[in-house]
Amino acid sequence: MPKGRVIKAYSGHYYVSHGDTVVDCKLRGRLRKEDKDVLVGDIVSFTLTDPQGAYGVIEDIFPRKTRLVRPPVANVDQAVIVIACNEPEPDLELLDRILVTVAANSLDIVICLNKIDLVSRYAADKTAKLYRRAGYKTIKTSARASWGMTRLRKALSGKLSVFAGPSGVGKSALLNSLEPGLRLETGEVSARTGRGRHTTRHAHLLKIEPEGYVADTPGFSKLDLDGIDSRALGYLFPEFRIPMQYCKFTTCLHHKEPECGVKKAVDTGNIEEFRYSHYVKLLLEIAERERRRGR
Ligand SMILES: Nc1nc2c(ncn2[C@@H]2O[C@H](COP(=O)(O)OP(=O)(O)O)[C@@H](O)[C@H]2O)c(=O)[nH]1
Ligand SMILES: [Mg+2]
Ligand SMILES: [Zn+2]
Repeated sequence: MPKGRVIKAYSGHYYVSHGDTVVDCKLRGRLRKEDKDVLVGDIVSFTLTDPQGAYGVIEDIFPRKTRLVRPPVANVDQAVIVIACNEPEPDLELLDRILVTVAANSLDIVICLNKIDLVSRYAADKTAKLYRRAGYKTIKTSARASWGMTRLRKALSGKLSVFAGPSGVGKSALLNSLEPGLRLETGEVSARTGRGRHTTRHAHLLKIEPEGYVADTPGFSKLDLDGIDSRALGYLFPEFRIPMQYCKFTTCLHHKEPECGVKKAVDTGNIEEFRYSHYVKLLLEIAERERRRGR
């Protein structure tokens, strides 16, 4: 039985991407009765109901690995976090906050440093190196000049990704540069709502050749740290993981505790001070929430 990925769901129609085609499927009555919901991103098996192969019926839904709430997409593998070198000025505190939120969702991470055409090579390399050294996969791009697109395409291949990052950094422009046929709107942020004019409620998936899928709606716009425990936060900073093995106390939060491996690594320059200070800021925010909830 053929297998495919649901890329769009709309009033009882499920559009299943299979090879180079998209099959318009309904749900087998048995699945409807079991009240199985099908999400964009789900892997399904289906049978064709017409000789041209345009229509079909979904017979089974494969177990979901993950389920993202915003946008509502199943089986997301990766987040591509886009920031701009300029226009808007990079906000590394916001970046670190997004990085932590994404890592808490156990997704793979790619940092895409876009608009490198607007700054010197030195400036772009400097930011990229800071994050590479911290353990992140980092790609420098210019959607405008079409630089770095081969590497970005490769990073998307074989995965289902969600783009994240502040408004105006070039998320839509990057996807247009990869697949000009998409014609996503760029640069149009409505002053009233602060969102793009054509923000859809139903997420769907865009195919990025050869084997990549990307949700058409960016994720991680709501950056509360609700699900994150203060003791877990350190693990979400990849460059803390080795130094924290040298903390004297296994319960060390790397803040006020003596003989802390993380703080030593900050002193020797193995951990960047700005990353550590963002860590402390997030830690205090989480600790305050935990205190209010009385634990
Ligand atoms: N100079 C330059 N401008 C870019 C680049 N990528 C996007 N832009 C511009 O930045 C603005 C916002 O881009 P958009 O894709 O809408 O950002 P989004 O809000 O993240 O989707 C648009 O005016 C784009 O033309 C780039 O690599 N270089
Ligand atoms: Mg956009
Ligand atoms: Zn410590």
